[in-house]
Amino acid sequence: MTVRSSWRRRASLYAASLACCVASLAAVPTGASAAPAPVGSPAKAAAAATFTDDFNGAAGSAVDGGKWQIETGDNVNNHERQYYTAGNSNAALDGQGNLVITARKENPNNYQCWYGRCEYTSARLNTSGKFTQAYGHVEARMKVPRGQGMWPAFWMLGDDIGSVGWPASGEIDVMENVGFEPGTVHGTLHGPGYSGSGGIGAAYTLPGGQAFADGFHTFAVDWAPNSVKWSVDGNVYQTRTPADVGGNQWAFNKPFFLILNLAVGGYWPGDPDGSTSFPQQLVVDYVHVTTQ
Ligand SMILES: [Ca+2]
Repeated sequence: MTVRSSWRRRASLYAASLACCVASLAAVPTGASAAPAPVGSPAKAAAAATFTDDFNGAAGSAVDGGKWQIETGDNVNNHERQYYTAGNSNAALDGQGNLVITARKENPNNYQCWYGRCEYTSARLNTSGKFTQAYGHVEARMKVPRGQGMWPAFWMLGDDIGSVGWPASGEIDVMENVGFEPGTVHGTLHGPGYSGSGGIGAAYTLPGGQAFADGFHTFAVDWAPNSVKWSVDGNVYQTRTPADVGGNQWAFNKPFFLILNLAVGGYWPGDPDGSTSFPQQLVVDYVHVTTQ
């Protein structure tokens, strides 16, 4: 998403305790130890789930506050047009196993934005202070909205952002889509010396003129020390290593937290126009993180 408007510093205690628990989970025997590994195929520990939200719950209910915190307010840095609301107003379960983030053309509470009275509402969630992890497989299954000005994203920020700031914190954009490119998503790294429009990334385009808004797709990174690999529906389309950051610091060998949001308008997507219909929805079937 490039930059944020505000950041609330979180205690690093959470990261320390999670690092502890991730390590012990990974060491739990799988129960299949009696079967010898085939020759030439070294035994590999099973991936352990470290964060799972399948968004099961009653229709209309808010997300699990034990897993997510809701960010509120506007975002002047990207010139986004929406106001992010609290509670379940713009982020709610649908009762069928999905989280739905809804962007509406409304302003029921007279929210004020950087450009005046806000024109839209939407939602942004993150796991800061609740879940962080270094490395592993990070995946969401989602159906994106459609239309000019839509900017859904699934991304991560370095957990040390409160102390070192952005972009020194690092940012891993697992998936971003802008409405004027309905068949394309982007995966990007931002760090010191390669942030904003200088981010390092690549795009993945669906075959046959399909639009991402037509159905659910999985968006993932496989992240290891000195390596981030992006995939859509299991198709790897980009791998980045320290050799790609032009002599700058590789900012991704440390814990990050997760972010899901649906922005409306901004420098990159441009603002909605007469062709954009509201409401629009980012529908998230699940977010899963495993140790590998
Ligand atoms: Ca689900």
